[in-house]
Amino acid sequence: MLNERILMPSLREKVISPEAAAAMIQPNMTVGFSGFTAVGYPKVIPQAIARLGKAHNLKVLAGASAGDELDGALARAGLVGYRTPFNVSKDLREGINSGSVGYTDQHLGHLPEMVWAGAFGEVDFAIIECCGTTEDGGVIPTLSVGASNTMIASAKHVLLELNLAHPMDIYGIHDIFTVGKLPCETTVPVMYAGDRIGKTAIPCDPEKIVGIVIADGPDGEPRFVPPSDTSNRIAEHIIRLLKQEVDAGRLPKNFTIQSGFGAVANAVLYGLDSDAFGELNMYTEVVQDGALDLILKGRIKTASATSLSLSGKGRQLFYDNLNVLKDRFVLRPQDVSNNCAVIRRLGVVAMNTAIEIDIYGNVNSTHIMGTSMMNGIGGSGDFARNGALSIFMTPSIAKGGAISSIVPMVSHTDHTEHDVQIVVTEYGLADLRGKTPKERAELIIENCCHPDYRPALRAYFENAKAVSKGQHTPHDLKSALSWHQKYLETGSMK
Ligand code: 0RQ
Repeated sequence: MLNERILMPSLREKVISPEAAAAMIQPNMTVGFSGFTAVGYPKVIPQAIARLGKAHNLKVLAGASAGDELDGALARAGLVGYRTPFNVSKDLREGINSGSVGYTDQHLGHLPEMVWAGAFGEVDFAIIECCGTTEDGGVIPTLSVGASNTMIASAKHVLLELNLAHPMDIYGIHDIFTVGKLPCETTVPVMYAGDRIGKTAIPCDPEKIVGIVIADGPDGEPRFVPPSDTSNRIAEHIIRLLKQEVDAGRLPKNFTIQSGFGAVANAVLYGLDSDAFGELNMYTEVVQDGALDLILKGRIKTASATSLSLSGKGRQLFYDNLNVLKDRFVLRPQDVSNNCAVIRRLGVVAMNTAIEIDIYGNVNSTHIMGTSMMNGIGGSGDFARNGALSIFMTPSIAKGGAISSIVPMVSHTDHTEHDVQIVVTEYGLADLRGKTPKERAELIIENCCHPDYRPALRAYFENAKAVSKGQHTPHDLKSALSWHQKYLETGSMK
């Protein structure tokens, strides 16, 4: 079995136990893990590190978030001193918001350049899940690439976790192009979503590999959010807009999309299964089950991502159709999947979710009531700033109506008004392109705000105009954040 997976004979002698691998990780080390969302992260070695419980104050880097066997296990063992660039673990979030874990929330497309720049110090270990190695020690990733190529290239030592749950047949689906240190003169030559520009495995000096641990377990099941009336209505507004853009000639019929997670993203994908659109392309960071269906139906011609976040059923469908999908699907490093220049070149339609949006179109995607970290900006900024069309969506209310997602002023800003072209809630859509701040406020209040909050938001805007005496972006700074303050004091913005 190992002969078929570890194609370089000398590496077969490096197979070790999870405990032996874990014992190499010392307190205060910087460890770069594979993984992007709960996909392609090592599972057995982090749990062994957690059980051993020695390696305190670890600096934990990964492509994005990782599954519970990594982020949850290390957080519960109290071993994480610092984490970047994204997190969805509840246990880790508690540490981040109580101050016991340092956290840098950053654009996922920027993480590799930060590693190259030494922002986290030297990377002591790269711990990388793989499905095998090539004859020259190249590492074949599983279903995500993330920053694994950067971690391997920059780490002093490499530990591999060979996961037998993934067939070796996926060899060939990855496209490893290393952007490298910035400023660099390397153009990332992706001209179409499906272009292949690199190698099929991650180059690795075999001398750096200090151990290979054998594992056999699936990735965590992605959180399934069932469609709701709200998500379906948001998706309908977006599909209508996309049809208008195609009809008006502002988007080609076969445009390229980036799509986020969750029920709205899936409902939008469902709506794209229409003859109004041509054979679409996808250039995104994470592909989910909904997109896989469209690829297999031929609605999406090619899809490029850095992670394939599939349910167990979706994974089986993927493996059953691997021969077809290998030509239509590319898994890349995250500084290529989220590369600003490529996103701009391909004219990507970017669709992302907001926590709250203000009357001028500024977006908060990360913080609850301005202070508490939710997940992080993820790839939303990479795509929103550089896409041809930047759409932000949110249900108009949260917490059963106690919170309006459309507010006078956002309590934290991730995407400024300059990077936000379309705002959508279940009530409607505000097309902010070419609009002045006052025109934007009118559109967002009338089209997007929940009717329960609309009169109060209009009253805020009218008062702000009076207080600001006609200035460009009216605000009444005394009450701009009063809705948040009221929620904190009374449990409702009403
Ligand atoms: O909290 O779970 O305690 O009830 O926020 O909200 O409605 O479950 O929405 O899971 O879609 O997450 C923006 C966080 C939305 C996500 C965000 C509360 C709400 C709930 C979650 P509870 P929902 P979602 C990927 C690009 C940034 C990263 C990104 C995200 C919780 O989409 O992390 O875009 N985005 N990556 O109750 C206070 C409000 C609230 C609020 C919701 N206004 N105030 N709390 N909540 N609105 C795509 C690519 O491929 C690039």
